[in-house]
Amino acid sequence: MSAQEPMPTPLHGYVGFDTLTKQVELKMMRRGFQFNIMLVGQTGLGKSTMINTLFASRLMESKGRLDPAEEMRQTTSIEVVSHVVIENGVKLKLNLIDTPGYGDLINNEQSWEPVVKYIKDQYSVYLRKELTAVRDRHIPDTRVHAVLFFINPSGHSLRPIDIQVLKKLGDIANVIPVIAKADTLTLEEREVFKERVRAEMQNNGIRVYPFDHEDYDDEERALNSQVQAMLPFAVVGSTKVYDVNGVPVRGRQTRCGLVNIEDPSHCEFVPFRNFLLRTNMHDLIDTTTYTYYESFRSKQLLALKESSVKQHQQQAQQQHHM
Ligand SMILES: Nc1nc2c(ncn2[C@@H]2O[C@H](COP(=O)(O)OP(=O)(O)OP(=O)(O)O)[C@@H](O)[C@H]2O)c(=O)[nH]1
Ligand SMILES: [Mg+2]
Repeated sequence: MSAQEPMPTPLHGYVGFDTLTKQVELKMMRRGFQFNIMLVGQTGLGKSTMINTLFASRLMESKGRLDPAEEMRQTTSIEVVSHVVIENGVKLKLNLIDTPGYGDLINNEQSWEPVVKYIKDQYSVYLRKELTAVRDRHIPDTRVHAVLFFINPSGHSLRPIDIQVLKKLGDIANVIPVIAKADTLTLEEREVFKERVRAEMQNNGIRVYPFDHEDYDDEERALNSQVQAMLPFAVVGSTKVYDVNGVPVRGRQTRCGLVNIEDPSHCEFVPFRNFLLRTNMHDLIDTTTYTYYESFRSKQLLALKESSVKQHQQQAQQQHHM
């Protein structure tokens, strides 16, 4: 059979199926979208602050020190907070998954394991729901759609533990690396650091989002390589508003003056936000479903099949010996 599409048949009057896109839109608006973001990185790198900055609201408690003498209050276990945010009638249900800062404890060898386990557990929960005989029409989605990986702005290179964790995470979820607190580096230092991190990620075979799918066309590939060349985004977070000549500016006061986080010449917060929320959110969800979950699902189902074949063989052998 040829896969060629038939020629369009002319219509002699208005039929009305051009409303399909509107119908889908209305349905999606009513149902809302689920987007699950996980934050990974050393403690105190501004993870909670970045979420609040991204969504222009107070969604997470920043545990930064109030008094410099006070010890850093760390996020110690995986915590999930859920929020619903609405913009122009579009409802976004957010799960923000905060993970303990790893790599800053003395014994941190396996401190990232719960993070990997959390991601896999969500796939497994989804699969179980999908496989029940009477399944829900709409399975609640707790799968992690984006892992924001915060890199310490050391200006040197990634730590071996970062490389190890990035590798593990990149195999099971969409990882978006960002250089945290980029205001602590000069623009030149930032460029050198970014270049080095990119090289290290490449040399260690770390897969970060976005990556090309086989079915991507030239335009999609070009867009991807534009973003890939920018990674990791050098970001600055702040929920403080300063008055600059009567204009409110979200920024951070540094030794060299005010960093306006929404000025692309100061930092890459805006391209990062646009990428995450305005251009690629849907693709992040799709990639989680069709690449990562799919691979988990097929591995699990194949393993299940193999074990049931083995069981049958064993039973047959036992009967044979009886
Ligand atoms: N210079 C600078 N400081 C920042 C930035 N973002 C956050 N901070 C400050 O860093 C401190 C820690 O911020 P948090 O957002 O609580 O960091 P966290 O990564 O969530 O910390 P844990 O939850 O403990 O792992 C606070 O004092 C913030 O004000 C930034 O972009 N630049
Ligand atoms: Mg935090």
